[in-house]
Amino acid sequence: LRPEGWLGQTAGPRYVQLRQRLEKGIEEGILPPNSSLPPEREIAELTDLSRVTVRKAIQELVRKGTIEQRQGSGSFVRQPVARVEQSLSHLTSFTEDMERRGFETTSTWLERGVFLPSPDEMLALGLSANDQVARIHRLRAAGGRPMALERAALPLDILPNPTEVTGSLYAFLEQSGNRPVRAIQKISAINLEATEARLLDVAEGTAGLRIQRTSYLESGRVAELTRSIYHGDAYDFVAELRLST
Ligand code: 16G
Repeated sequence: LRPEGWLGQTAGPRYVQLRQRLEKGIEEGILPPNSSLPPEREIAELTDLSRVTVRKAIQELVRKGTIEQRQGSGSFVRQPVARVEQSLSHLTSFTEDMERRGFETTSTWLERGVFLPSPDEMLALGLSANDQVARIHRLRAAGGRPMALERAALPLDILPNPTEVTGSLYAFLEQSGNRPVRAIQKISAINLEATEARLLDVAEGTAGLRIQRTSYLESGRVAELTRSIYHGDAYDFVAELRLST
């Protein structure tokens, strides 16, 4: 951490330089996962930077999810999130995607039942205000790590008893011949709001992805509107592009 050799070498504010220095240390394994950072005061003394500057650098690393602050015991380097490369050319389910990679999936249910549809759901699923909608909202984890928050809405005749879904939604729908065969997906970049961030175990404001999927049955009918919030550090989406003829 001693400032000779790194401080002032790159442009930019000093807290950015310190942040980069700490990131390099983490990358090179000098600060391995779960190791603790020296106290703010010590870093300030070592680097000749003010405590305000040190705090700012640390806060940025907390925001990025690189380190976490544990009440009363200081700052620790977090285990890096394994990134998942996800193809955009196949209609797969979360369970299939993760099992293929050897991860066990779990769901924490946030909402599961029959509700009156929201205007978005009415539009997407072609429902009227008096119809009902099956809704399942869950926090999905793979290998014990929170990966996505998913809110799915389906017409009631496609999923009459949402509480019966205990694992894979697509596997459940398959049993009644209602597995979607086509989907349209929209991906947007977001900054996670406080509740989303808490559930995904990152700091508020961390980058994430919002994915909206509308999927269709063989008959062309809409089966599902799902809005998901993905951990920004956990996914790379890959699409194959061909020259149009
Ligand atoms: C994926 C789908 C989601 C679908 C879910 C079913 C995206 C963005 N979303 O997460 O629309 O409801 O899979 O997964 O890919 P399950 O069968 O494991 O419940």
